Amino acid sequence: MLTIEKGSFPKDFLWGSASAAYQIEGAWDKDGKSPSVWDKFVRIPGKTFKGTTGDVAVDHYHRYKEDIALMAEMGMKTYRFSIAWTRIYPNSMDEVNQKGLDFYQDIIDVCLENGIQPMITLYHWDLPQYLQDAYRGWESRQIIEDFEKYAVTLFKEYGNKVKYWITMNEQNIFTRLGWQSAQHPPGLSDEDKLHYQVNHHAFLAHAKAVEKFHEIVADGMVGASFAFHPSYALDTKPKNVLAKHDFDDLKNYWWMDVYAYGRYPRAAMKYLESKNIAPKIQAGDFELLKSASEKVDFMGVNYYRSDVVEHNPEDGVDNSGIVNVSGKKGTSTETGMAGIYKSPLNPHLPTTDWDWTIDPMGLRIGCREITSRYDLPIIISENGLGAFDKLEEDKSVHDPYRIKYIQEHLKQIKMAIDEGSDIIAYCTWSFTDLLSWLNGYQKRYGFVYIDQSEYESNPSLNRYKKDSYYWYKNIIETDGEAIWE
Ligand code: BGP
Repeated sequence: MLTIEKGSFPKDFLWGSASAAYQIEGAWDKDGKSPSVWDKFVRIPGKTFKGTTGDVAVDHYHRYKEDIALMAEMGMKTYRFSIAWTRIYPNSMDEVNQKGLDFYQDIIDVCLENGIQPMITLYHWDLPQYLQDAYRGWESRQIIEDFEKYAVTLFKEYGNKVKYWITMNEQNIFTRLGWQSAQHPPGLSDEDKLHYQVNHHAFLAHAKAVEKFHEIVADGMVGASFAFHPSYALDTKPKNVLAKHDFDDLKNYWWMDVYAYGRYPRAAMKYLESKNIAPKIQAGDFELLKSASEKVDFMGVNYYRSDVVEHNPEDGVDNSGIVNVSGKKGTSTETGMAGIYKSPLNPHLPTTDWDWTIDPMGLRIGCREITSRYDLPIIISENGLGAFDKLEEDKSVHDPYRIKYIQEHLKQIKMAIDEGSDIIAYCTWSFTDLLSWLNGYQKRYGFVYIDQSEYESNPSLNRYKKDSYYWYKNIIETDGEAIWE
């Protein structure tokens, strides 16, 4: 509609970057921390690219002051990071680990001293292994109570200093990869019924945390971050348009409708019931989901790509396609749900070396959709480009592709704001390079290059600013005006 292509962002816009504990901290067994499901999973041969682990990651645990100093020098306004549950309640849900609490307290303080608003993610996939062993983690309703206790501990500890809180990171991704395609812990495949049950428990855990949040944190904002895949029907064939609606109900609204309305999309629920894979729902569950949905303050959006949707015959492709974790372009294969939809590549858009479609306008379309459907403020909690970067001899890193990627996405965000979307923050993924769960260290996302690699035995872990670092600094300084240059 509106195409105001110039101008700056609101003065209080939160320019930021995001990370996750397992992907940056390292120190996997230090200061009382216990193993998470990821610490165990990465030790299973063949699960990660060249067997990479987060044992050391990028050693943020010991270098967070240096990393936050780099953020401050850049002028960043917010830093989104996750807390490792295994540092807070390492051995049981009855005993808090003071060293774990102190570690994050200091990160928060150092951020605030530098004018950076901390944005905390409670859960970015690193469940304590002892909870997995005790009752299979998310598969049991016991997790709801334990998650609530963990959340309340953090709200009480940090709520006087931290305003922005994210309950769950990409519940749709960790449950799909954990229970349908075996790529994440607990490594199960084709467990469709369990997948929806696990999701139901995660929704209830999120809802319990949200219910407690506003009682404890004055003036805070809480929501969940969802990996949103805005979709396009392949063409005007009604079959493909219907497949797009099915895709949206099953892949997008199944999560966002619960966060925002406390209910599941009807057609999707009917489908799951017909296949006998619908979650078991107990008395009071919907009341809780509904009540929490009214207290949610924003929709967190992690956006990397859009999807094309085409009808998929009964004997068509399923979830088990090849995923490109090597960065060899064109090696992934089509996936979908047999009998419902499949997702062919978009012939109009370029892809990354890992075959992810690059679609800046898709983000604007997604924000518009959220605004129309939910009318909630939006936090873009992740967006970025995974690429091979090269550290030159003079220690510079030239990454014009990353600059272009972020610039084009920011232009679309600005237009979405002009069109009425209430977008309050933008966090790139990520600030420094870090461990990509399945793709090792070679898939780099940061503004700051880190000398860490799966190909060397003792990399220095030194930090080097990339060209994109200076570029984003200027974007922040100009309140976004410089995206138009
Ligand atoms: C999101 C996750 C992040 C991050 C990012 C990039 O799904 O929330 O933790 O990993 O994707 O993905 P990848 O590392 O697979 O390239």
